[in-house]
Amino acid sequence: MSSGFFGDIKPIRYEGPESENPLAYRHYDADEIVMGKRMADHLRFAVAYWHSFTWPGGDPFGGQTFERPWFARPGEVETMEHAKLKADAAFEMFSLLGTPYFCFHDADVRPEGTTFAESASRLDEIADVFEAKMKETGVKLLWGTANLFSHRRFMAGAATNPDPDVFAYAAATVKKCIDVTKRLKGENYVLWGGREGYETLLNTDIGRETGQAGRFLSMVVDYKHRIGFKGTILIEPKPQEPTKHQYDYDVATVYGFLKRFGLENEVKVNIEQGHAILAGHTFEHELALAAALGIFGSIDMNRNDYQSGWDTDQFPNNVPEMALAYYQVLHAGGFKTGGTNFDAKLRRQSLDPQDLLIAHIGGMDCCARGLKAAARMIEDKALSGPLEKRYAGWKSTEAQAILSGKRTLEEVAERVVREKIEPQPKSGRQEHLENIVNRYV
Ligand code: XUL
Ligand code: CO
Repeated sequence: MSSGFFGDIKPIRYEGPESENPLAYRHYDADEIVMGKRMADHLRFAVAYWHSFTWPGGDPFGGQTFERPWFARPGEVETMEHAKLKADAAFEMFSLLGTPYFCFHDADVRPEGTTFAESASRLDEIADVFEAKMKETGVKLLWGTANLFSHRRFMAGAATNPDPDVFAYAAATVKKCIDVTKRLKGENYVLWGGREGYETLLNTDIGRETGQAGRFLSMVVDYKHRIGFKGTILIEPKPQEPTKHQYDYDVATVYGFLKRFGLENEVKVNIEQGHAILAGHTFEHELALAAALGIFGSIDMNRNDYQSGWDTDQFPNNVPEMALAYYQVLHAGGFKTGGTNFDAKLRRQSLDPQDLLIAHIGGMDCCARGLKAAARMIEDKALSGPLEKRYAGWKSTEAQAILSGKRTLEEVAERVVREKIEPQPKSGRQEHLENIVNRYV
């Protein structure tokens, strides 16, 4: 299937680290076995429809820079014909790259209708197109989601809107998007809190709004079970942008929210590198915490500019950092229904069709290098060995008795006096461990 957009470019192949071909993989070899599993099955790459095919290259100071055959011309209204041309190019790119999955929002794939019903039927029409293309190419859906943030009706939030009619509209939209995700055998359904947050407390009732969000999520989970959708429901944390205060700030905040509504066993998180950075964390911190809390689900792979303070959604290229991220993914047992979604967009001067391929190739190669380094660290117990030693004291009978709740505070205190316990500090050996990591990356 050729849309013609990528010309006569042939499917991208693995050519090894020495290749100078810009349209080849140097490190991502789908069939290479890493820790007993194909690299493709570890990484489970997905292309984000919105950034690659819908975003026009604008910034706050200027509009569209990209010219795509599927964009409406100035003065033209976007039609279903545009949407189908876009789908042709998208599936051509998935096939050229050999990425096994894609992800989309409703608004990425079909033009908005004049009524809810028209928008919904347009989504069904595109789902027909996707279903045929998925069958033909073998490309699968990692997750679907609803765009509850671009249209002006959502300017004050979706589930957390002061107007219950907006809540209802958002609920109807999410129901529709879950239906389509289920129909396309999506493996997850994502809720990123687009404008679930606020600008000023002067017009906001936080208790009420977060309560509404809890009700919304409970309805979503309940619906998922009623229709037998087997995918995982994922919340994607982000601290700020578009609203000043986003309710799903980071993994810890989302966990507290899930606990408040009794949903911690129903919902997991989709963690994005750039969002972790905006929250003042590292990516690996968010991954490790989610794994420790039992809510690790999937990742949005990208990189955020460390100086800008906004969400730059660049393609990833920092292998040492990515190795530490995949270390946490492997340590958590790897992806189950989740995967590596490139929530990343070209820079607005990268105009050529080839730029889209090259960006993904580079991202995939960096992920492959990160994964391989992480796998070697795991296999060699390079970090887990020292870690086990550091906590070894907790294996003792007394320490176990404390942990299992068999000791009171007084009993512990008595033992400190009786046994004359005076703890001696031991080195944390951070530089030593950093040097070990450096051997693998
Ligand atoms: C926004 C973002 C979204 C979600 C899906 O920062 O990451 O694209 O991934 O709505
Ligand atoms: Co994202």
